Amino acid sequence: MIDLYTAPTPNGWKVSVALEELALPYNVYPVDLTRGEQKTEAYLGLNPNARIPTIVDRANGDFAVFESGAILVYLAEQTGRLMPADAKGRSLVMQWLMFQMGGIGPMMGQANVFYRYFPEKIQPAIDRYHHESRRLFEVLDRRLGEGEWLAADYSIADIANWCWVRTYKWSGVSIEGLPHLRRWMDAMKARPACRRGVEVPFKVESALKDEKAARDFIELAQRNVQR
Ligand SMILES: N[C@@H](CCC(=O)N[C@@H](CS)C(=O)NCC(=O)O)C(=O)O
Repeated sequence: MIDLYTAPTPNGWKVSVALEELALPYNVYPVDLTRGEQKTEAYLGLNPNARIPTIVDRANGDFAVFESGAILVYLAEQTGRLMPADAKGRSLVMQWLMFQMGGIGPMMGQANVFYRYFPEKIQPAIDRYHHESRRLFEVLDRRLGEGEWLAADYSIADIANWCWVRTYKWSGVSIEGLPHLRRWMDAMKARPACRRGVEVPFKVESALKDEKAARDFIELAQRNVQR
């Protein structure tokens, strides 16, 4: 049994989607980021970075894993699924997983900060993160023009990238003119496990459709970016 500490954000969804795909039983512990629950001493004992997600593997001596990419690799290795074991196949998955961890996630995250949350509108910073996110989307599009999935088969790399890319409207990054990316996003959304995973720890309306949720979220994010 896995304990999952999470919140309704892209990094959290990566893990709940993977757990759903693997059909592993798990307990969900929602972490209320608005109340700073990620900064309590108890939580820091599991995740020294004070962020979600975190898992604790009860079946493996209560082993705690933080960093969403490391959690995905751990789950794939424990189950022997969503990542091949041979060196080249594994490397291909790791390449596209690291592409998300070091590129898509940080760039879209910073686009959100400067486009949505920062009190001052600093246009060069907004442009920088919008352009870089769009460039990374084009890299994904080209790759997905060569095959159905990012690596040889459906893998944790697809899960990691999709959980971020699906929030492109909130980041203000266009997917216009990227047909392969669109096809892949539709294929991901058609997977029942993906649809269930993005409703963990609870279903949230897109902040773009729910003004109050958007205001609350922006207020929290503004407090965070100022610290
Ligand atoms: N590199 C980390 C990033 C985790 C992260 O930034 N999580 C955000 C939610 S998506 C968070 O916990 N934010 C709370 C805060 O900033 O205090 C990972 O991939 O696990």
